Amino acid sequence: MDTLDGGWTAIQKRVDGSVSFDRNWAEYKNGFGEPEQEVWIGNDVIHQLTKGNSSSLYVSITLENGTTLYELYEQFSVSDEAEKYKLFLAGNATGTLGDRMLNTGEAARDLSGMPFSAPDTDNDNSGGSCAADLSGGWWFNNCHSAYLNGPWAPAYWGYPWYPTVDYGTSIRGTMMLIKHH
Ligand SMILES: [Ca+2]
Repeated sequence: MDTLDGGWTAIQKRVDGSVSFDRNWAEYKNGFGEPEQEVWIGNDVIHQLTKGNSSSLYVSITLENGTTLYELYEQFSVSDEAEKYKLFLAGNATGTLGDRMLNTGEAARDLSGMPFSAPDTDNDNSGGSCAADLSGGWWFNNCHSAYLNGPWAPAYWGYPWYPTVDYGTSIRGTMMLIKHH
């Protein structure tokens, strides 16, 4: 997938590390950043856009050499705050990243079905707090094999999409896009 057709909405975008993703529950709820730059659109908005399970999720990671790897999930939704913005993924997963969110082969790393956690709100399955330890919000299990909201640095990003994009891989950008089907 070199180019995307129309109708996609960015729920997450990172291009240069100018926006910190080390944010609390309320900030992930309401969103932060700038739509044309770096952004988390907000968990309430993601819920509104995806309720009904009729959206696809496209995730991409662009490496420093310009290569863009992606994974397309056929069904994606996020529940409301009362259900802690639980992640739902289903259907086919296709792409060059490989599925590291839905069926990873390790139950403790599968993220579908997990509530959202933020550094101030631990809803994960680890004894500690993945979000506090890893400085960002996400649907952590114990903890993850795919995590796009971690601390940014030009030459370092710990385990964004293990093992395809491994520990220490330098990244130019990420995107999470959704589209109704
Ligand atoms: Ca925990």
